[in-house]
This record gives sequence, C-alpha cells and structure tokens, in this order.
Amino acid sequence: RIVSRPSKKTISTTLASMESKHKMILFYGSQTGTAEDLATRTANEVYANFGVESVVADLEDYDMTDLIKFGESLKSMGDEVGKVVIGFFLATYGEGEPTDNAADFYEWLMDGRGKGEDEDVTDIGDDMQLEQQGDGVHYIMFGLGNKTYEHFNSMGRRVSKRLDSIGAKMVGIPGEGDDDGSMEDDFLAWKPKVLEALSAYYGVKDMGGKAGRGLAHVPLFNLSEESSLPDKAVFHGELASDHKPRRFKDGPGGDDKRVFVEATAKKRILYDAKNPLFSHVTKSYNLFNETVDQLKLKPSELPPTTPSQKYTHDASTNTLNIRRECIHMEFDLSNTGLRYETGDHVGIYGANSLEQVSLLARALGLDDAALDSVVRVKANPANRQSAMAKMPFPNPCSVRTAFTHYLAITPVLKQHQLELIAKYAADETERAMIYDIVDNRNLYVEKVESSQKSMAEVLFDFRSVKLPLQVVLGELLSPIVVRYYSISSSSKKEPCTVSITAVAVRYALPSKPLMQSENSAATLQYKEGLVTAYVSRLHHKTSQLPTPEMSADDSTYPFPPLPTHVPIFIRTSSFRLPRDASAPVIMIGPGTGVAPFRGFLQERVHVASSGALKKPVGSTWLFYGCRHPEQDHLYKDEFGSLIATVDGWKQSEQDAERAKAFDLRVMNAFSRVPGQQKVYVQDIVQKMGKEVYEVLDKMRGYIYVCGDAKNMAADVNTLLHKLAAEFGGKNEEEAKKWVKNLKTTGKYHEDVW
Ligand code: FAD
Ligand code: 2AM
Repeated sequence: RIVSRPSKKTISTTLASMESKHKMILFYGSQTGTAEDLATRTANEVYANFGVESVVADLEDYDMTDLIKFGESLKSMGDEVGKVVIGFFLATYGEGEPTDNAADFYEWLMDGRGKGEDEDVTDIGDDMQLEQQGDGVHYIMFGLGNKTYEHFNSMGRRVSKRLDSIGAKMVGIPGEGDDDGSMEDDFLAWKPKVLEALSAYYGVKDMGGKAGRGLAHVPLFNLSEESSLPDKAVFHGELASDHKPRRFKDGPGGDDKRVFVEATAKKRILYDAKNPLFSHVTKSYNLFNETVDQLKLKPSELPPTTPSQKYTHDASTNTLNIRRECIHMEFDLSNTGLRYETGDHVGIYGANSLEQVSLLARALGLDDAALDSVVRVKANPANRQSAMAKMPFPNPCSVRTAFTHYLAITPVLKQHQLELIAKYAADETERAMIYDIVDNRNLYVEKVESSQKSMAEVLFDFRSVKLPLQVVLGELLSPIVVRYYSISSSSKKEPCTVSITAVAVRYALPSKPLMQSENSAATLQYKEGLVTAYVSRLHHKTSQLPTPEMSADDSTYPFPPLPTHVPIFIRTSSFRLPRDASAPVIMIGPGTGVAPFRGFLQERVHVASSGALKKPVGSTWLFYGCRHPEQDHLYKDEFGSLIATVDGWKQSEQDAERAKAFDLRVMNAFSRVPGQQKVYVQDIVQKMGKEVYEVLDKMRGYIYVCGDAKNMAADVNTLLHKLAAEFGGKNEEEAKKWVKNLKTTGKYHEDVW
C-alpha cells in the first residue's frame, strides 16, 4: 500500500542554500538519537571553530544518489568555489544492520540501487556500478556501536570501505564509539583529531576551543511569545514530523489537550518513529511491586518529596526503601491499521513528570505564567547556522509542553552543555569552576557524572548562571528519545494488542553541591528512568482498571479505552519463531528478558489449539531466571496455566495427537533465595546440556536469548561453546564454527540490550 511520503531533498540543493565558502553536510543514521546528537554537536563546533556552515541531515530525508553526482560536479568546479565535506554518523543496530533511517542509503550504496520516493525500488541505470564514481567526495565517519555485539560498528566500517572503494576520501581518522564503554569518551577522543584534519583540509584557522571562550554566544534561535493563538494552533505534545500544526480532530478531553489524527478505512496512516500512534492503554497491572533496595541515610539526606509508589523513608532507621516495580501494560491497535509480529519491538515516547518540570522551572527562575506562555522558536538571523537548523520540537507550544513532552530535562548534563552554560555565568569563580570541569574529564566524572546531575541540579549549584530561555529550549536540551520494549504478546493470539513488560528504573546516588568544599557532606538524590517512570505514572493513574483475574471474565473485556494516549510505534525485528512450528525451540530470558517469550509461548499454544497444523508443535523450553520465587517471578501463573492446557490435551483422547511432541516446559533459576546458592539461567541450561546440544545439533532446533547483553547473553554464548565441546566432542575452532553456524543459519537469535 502506498502511503504518502514527503519528496526527498538533494545534497546539491542544500549546498546551494548555504552561504559560507566551505560547507559540510552531516548525515546521521540514528535509532535512539545519539548519532543525531553527535552530528549536531560536530556541526556546531565546525561552525564555531571554522565559520564553515554545517547542516545536520536525516539520511532518510535525502536522495543519496546525489552523492555521486555532486562529487563529479565538485571536481569540475575546482577548489576556489569552496570545499565540501560529507559527514556520516552511523549507528549499527542489532546484528550488524543499518538503523531504519539508513536502510535505503545502505542498500543503495552497497548494491548500486536506490529507492525512489514511493515504494518501488528504482534502479539508477541497469545494475549500475558505483565504481570510482565517488571520486571528489570527501567525508568524515563516526560509527556508533557496542562491543558486546559480534558485529561491532559494522555500519561505519562497511560504509567507509565501500566509499573508499568507489573513490571517496576520508578526512581524518574514522571514529568508533562503544556504547558498552563510553560513547562520550570515544567521541571526545575522536573530535579534536577530526577537527584538526578538517582545519587542514579546508585550509582555515581553528578559532574554537579555549580561544572561543571569550566570545559571546550567539543563540541559534530566537523566541517570540504567541499569547493570542487559538488552542488548536498550538502543539500540546503531538509528535508530528512536519513540525506544523495540522487540523486535528478533537482531543480526548480531560487535561490532555493533545489532538490525534486517526486512521480510517479511507485514509491509512503510516505510523512510525516520526509519526507515532497515540494509543489507548487497555490494561495495566503490576507483575511485582516490592520494597527491596534499602539505602541507609543521614536525616539530612531525606529526598525532597516522598511519592509513596516509588520509595518510602523509614525515619526510625533512616532507611530509604526503593520499590522495584515491574509493569505489564497493553496498548490498543484496533482500527488503526498498525500491525505487529510476535518478537517485534514497540517504541514508546515518555513524558517528564510535573515534579521534574517544576524543579527545572525553579532552577531557571520561571513562574507558572512563564511556564504556560506559548512561544515560537524562530531562526536567529545573527547565527548563520540558524536558517538550516532543525526545529528542536514541534511549536508553537507552551514552555511547559516543551519541558514535559519534547525535551529530555532529566539526564546527566554533558561537558559540552556545561561549556555553553559557562558563557552565561556572571560570577567569575563559578565560571572558572565550570571550565575546570569542562577541561578535566576525571573532574567531570567525579563531580557531575557519578551523581548524574541534571540541568536543574547544576543550575541550583551555580546561582550566577542566567540562561536565556531560547538557549535552554533551542540548544541546551536534547529531544526526548524513544525507548524500545520487546513486545510480550503474540500477534496471532492478540492481533490488536501489544503488551510490554517493563521494570522501573529507580536508584539513588550521593550528590554534593558543586561549589562546596571537598569535605561537605553528600546527600542522596533519588533518580528514575524517563520512560519507565512515565509508564509507572500511567499505571498508577490507570490502576482502577480491572485486574488480570477479572480479564478472564469475558463480560468485563474489552475494557473501555482510557483517556490516556501513549505515543507508540512498531519496529520490525528479526527475532522470530521458526515458520515450521514443529521445530523445537529453546528460550533463555531472565528478568524482563522473558518479555518476548510470553508472546512465543502464547503463540505456540495458540497455533496448537487452532488445530490447523499438520504436524504437532515441537518442544518448547523456556529457561527463566529471577531473584526470588515469591518476589519477582514474572508470569508464573500464566505460564502455569499454559502448561496445564497442554497437559490437559495430552490427557484427552481427542487432543492427544496435537500435543504429542509439544513438550512445553518452563525451568526456573533463582539467584537470591536466602540460604541457597545463586542459580543463573545458564546453570540450569548446563544441567540439561546434553539435551540442549542435541536439540540444536540434531533436531533442527532454534535457540533464542533475550535480556541483558553485557553479562547474561555473553555467558550463554560461552556456555554454547562449552556444550559443543562436551557433548559434540568439538575442539575450540570447531565449537566456534558450530555456534557461528547456528547464527548464520538463523537458528540462534539474540534480542539483548
Ligand atoms: P532512562 O531515562 O533511559 O535511564 C536509564 C539510564 O539511567 C541508564 O542508561 C543509566 O545511565 C542510568 N542509570 C540507571 N540505573 C543507574 C544506577 N544504578 N546508577 C547510575 N545510573 C543509573 N526494558 C524493559 O524493561 N523491558 C523490555 O522488554 C525491554 N526491551 C528492550 C528491547 C530493546 C531492543 C532495547 C534496546 C531495550 C529494551 N529495554 C527493555 C530497555 C528499555 O528500552 C529502556 O532502556 C529502559 O526501560 C530504561 O528506560 P528509561 O527511560 O526508564 O530510563
Ligand atoms: P542477581 O541480580 O541476583 O545477580 C534477572 O535480573 C536475573 O538475572 C536475576 O536473578 C539476576 O541475578 C540474574 N543475573 C545477573 N547476572 C546474570 C548473568 N551474568 N547471567 C545470568 N543471569 C544473571
């Protein structure tokens, strides 16, 4: 089905609209916004340091076949018209794949083919070869990846190799960021080297760094107040990609003024990251809500507010008890045209809490009237980067809306943000202290990063800093980025519902005021994750919903939709059950890693119960791990009743055939039962090592691993090598090959984070 898409821009037209002699376009292939953020920071520095205008661009918005044409035209023009550098900031996603917005570019570059504006793949010439057609293109490359994945940074590496092979030339050295270590450190190490190389290539003097500190900051945007706009012309948290108020249907009422375009039979809407569906929550319940993590406090360390859902403070023992909470939440897809497959991910945009917004407002000295004033972000003619800069969020909107729905106001402040803040410090001692932190990575880690100080917390420490609102809104704060969740429902069983299984991120860290002496006492600051805190707020707001037990009663289901709309979209994954349901599957998913396997189990039982299969469903083994059987055991009853269903079939004469090979088992590992040894999932897999090996080696079996990437998935991978040695008699090389072969033949899948 063709869905309208905006026409693509070209490199040539963008370059033609830029004024400086030398120019730069920085393309990003971003899944969570980090690549875009690093591209933007590089663009700003290139402009500030060299006066070279730099545009940041989404690969998806451009017809990248122009890369070749423009290389040729540049060659024929010669250097006197100015030099152009193309930047690539490319994240590697999953098992060495491009991010969604880089997929077309990648396919074209590798194959010499491109996608046109519609769905068709348009060949640029029959099987056109790009060999040597990149001659004239100069580029810089920063790849973003994670060393725990086998295909570390394969996008950056493969694209560089391909560009070099067609004659393009890299300026400076390639950057490689490792999310498992510190992306920020890797970027900061690469940046000065590439700036030096750019300075040499453009033949311009570097005016940036410390030399630029004496210069006043020229804001990228101006703000105008729009006090008389009707409500309908104002954004209230919608996430439209075109950044223009549209004519909407009426909103859902209540205090939520956002308005939504809904798909109809006539008009299909393509819901994606840039245009999410505002979905109703149809069900929500706690899988656990335990008081566990206990932190001893001094009386002075009591956090400012005590929302009872998240933590409690025991004054008699001065203990902060943080609740661990896991939420099962369901979203409605009915009548939206939006579909998913079991194993896909759902992207969710969160919103900041009232408390966080008020805290930042206080730090900035904004009263309620200022927070509710409607503003429009406009290009600042005094800053040449401005005309081409992307609007930071859909506006006009109120400052409160921007802080609530669009901007990430809680993350730890980064060094480059502090550098900009320093320009607005009136007090010299404070300014010097900020620059000390900016110039000394260790000091930054000790003073800011280790306590995850947010913008509000930093501003409370530096009282002489007076930030103009347009700098806060337009430059200092980054947009809220989407978080992904493994869908925990089966599309076959529940085609119109996606569910998530999310554990709330909550912790407390000691924090000291930045301007106080070394010996001053630290206070404990309570912190929480943006999207899981939002999901938890939604859950507690919606906990008047029927409980899961009631949902078994058909008369109470489906529930009336709540006046709650959550921006979501579906991201396709390759984490799929085998097409042939008779193939045996082994699933390993401790903690919330069990999420997709709830969907897998539902699906296997559903297809077996449909009776449509020629062959019985194959063995289905889930290895699950958690801390304690009575505390955080997810979906215990639900899995128990699925097993009971299959056992029931086995007992019945009529159904015994379909259940014959359907060996459905859930095996548990508990790691924190007092008086017992810690048991992890890989321990119980090892106990069944021979059977597991045989399922994979002899019975066309599949293995799926979901959850923690850093330790668990790596440990399971190591175990598979051990099983191949122990039960397959393989030496190290052969075991490696065996595991690799499982992966390349699509028998070994990981969904890890
Ligand atoms: P954020 O605001 O992003 O905060 C998290 C950050 O807080 C961390 O990165 C860290 O910097 C900081 N932090 C956290 N704890 C501490 C601490 N103790 N000390 C210092 N700093 C700390 N999550 C699920 O719950 N269920 C799923 O099914 C699931 N599936 C996923 C699938 C994929 C493909 C991916 C990529 C992720 C998945 N996640 C899942 C993780 C999820 O996307 C979010 O990352 C997670 O929920 C946290 O988001 P948040 O916005 O609440 O926290
Ligand atoms: P722990 O926190 O008690 O160490 C879900 O988080 C479960 O995964 C918990 O029981 C946790 O145990 C366990 N876990 C922690 N590290 C693990 C690892 N490397 N491999 C497997 N399970 C692990």
